[in-house]
Amino acid sequence: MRTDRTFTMLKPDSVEKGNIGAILEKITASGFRIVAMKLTQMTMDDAKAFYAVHSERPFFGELVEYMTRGPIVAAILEKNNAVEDFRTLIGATNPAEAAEGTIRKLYAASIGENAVHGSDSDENAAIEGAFHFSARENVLKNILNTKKPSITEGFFML
Ligand code: IDP
Ligand code: MG
Repeated sequence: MRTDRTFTMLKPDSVEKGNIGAILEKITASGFRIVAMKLTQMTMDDAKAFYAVHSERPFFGELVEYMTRGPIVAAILEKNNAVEDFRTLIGATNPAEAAEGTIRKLYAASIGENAVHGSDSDENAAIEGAFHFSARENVLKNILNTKKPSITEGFFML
């Protein structure tokens, strides 16, 4: 399994506040390469499916409302040890507990509206990347440029 890619969303609050540029600057300055990216908006069904693991949690309804209320920026990022390093860069789920200098400490308002998403495992990074990007849109070209795999090998293959 690949260990060098993760998936992120700059959530609706980041787009609303005009923080896209600042957050992307922090991400790239921290050594992540953007290999796919788009401005998009999740439907209610999208958000319910994306966050299905949280469907029994008390905040699920609030989470779905929040994540669908406006555009997001979805991106696939590449770096050695991407999943773990990106979780370190974004900080704790609750910005009140996030370390100084992390994206959530700098830009998140609350545990619910916390600026960014970061995948929590290589497996989920692949699933979440495939949720938002077709193979044609993204990374096949990139992989072909860097790794010379067979045409059937792609980011989405676990
Ligand atoms: P993570 O984004 O740090 O991985 P998760 O526990 O996977 O955190 O929760 C997913 C998202 O659900 C959070 O990023 C946040 O937007 C929202 N969330 C998590 N816990 C709460 C809560 O206690 N109240 C409201 N929203 C929450
Ligand atoms: Mg999570």
